[in-house]
Amino acid sequence: VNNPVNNEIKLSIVGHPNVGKSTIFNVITNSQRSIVSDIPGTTRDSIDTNISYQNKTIKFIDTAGLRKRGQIEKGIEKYSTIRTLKSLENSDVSLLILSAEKLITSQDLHISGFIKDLFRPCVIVLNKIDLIDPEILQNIKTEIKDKFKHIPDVPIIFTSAINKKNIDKIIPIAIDVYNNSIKKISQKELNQCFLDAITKKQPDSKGNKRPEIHSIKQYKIGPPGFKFESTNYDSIHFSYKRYLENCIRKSFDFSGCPINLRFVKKVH
Ligand SMILES: Nc1nc2c(ncn2[C@@H]2O[C@H](COP(=O)(O)OP(=O)(O)O)[C@@H](O)[C@H]2O)c(=O)[nH]1
Ligand SMILES: [Mg+2]
Repeated sequence: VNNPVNNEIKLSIVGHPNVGKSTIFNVITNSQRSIVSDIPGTTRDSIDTNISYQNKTIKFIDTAGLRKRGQIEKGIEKYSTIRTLKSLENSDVSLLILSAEKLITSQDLHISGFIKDLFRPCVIVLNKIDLIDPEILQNIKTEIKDKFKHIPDVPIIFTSAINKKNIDKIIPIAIDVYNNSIKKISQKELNQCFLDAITKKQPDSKGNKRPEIHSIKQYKIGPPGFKFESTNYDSIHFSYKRYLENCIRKSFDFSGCPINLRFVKKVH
């Protein structure tokens, strides 16, 4: 994570039981162009699975549970918070699988909370669309967007794993999100975006403590973070921070990526 090695992208597949994680994983890894290899993962009982896609290695993190088949294994395969957290932590991009049949359960909310807290770049896969009326897809999309406000432009892919519908879109979109997450914006472009933003709208004053933001720097990638040097940065309102984030997102494609904004004291 945070350190691209050999064009390798680590993906985790998360979601509560029965949404279709194993089916999706099988369709992806059984497709013609992929070469599959299993390698011991980072924890004692985990297996990672590599596929090659174009010139990249896609490493699915902790796929032991996804490969398990049969009744006995199904019985003991439990939803494990710790396991989910571990694979999220070890991945560059998470695929959050939801089922269109049973939308946004409390477990989905937990998992999306982890994704948020861990600042994971993310792709949402809404599976089992064969079970619902296509007319309600738009409503579902709105509902998901509402739950993922911290990533305003998170990609949502509608799939039917049993019909193999749209499964081939998952990896290319995950790669796009990964590329967004390691994108480094030039200082020149960043300055331009920042100047436009503060020219259009200044932060509100709190009494006589008027915040003034002097500069912007991208201080990290994977996922991206931006640092603003400011005076009276304590009094910059949340809504202004969100405004700045939106300006950044409008200028540069960070879809699927959380963005970290830090406001620091201006050094003279
Ligand atoms: N109707 C429908 N059923 C699906 C789809 N994907 C998976 N399933 C079924 O949902 C059940 C759970 O799938 P599985 O991949 O084991 O889910 P997991 O627990 O998330 O790994 C199985 O009976 C699958 O055949 C889909 O797109 N549509
Ligand atoms: Mg499974």
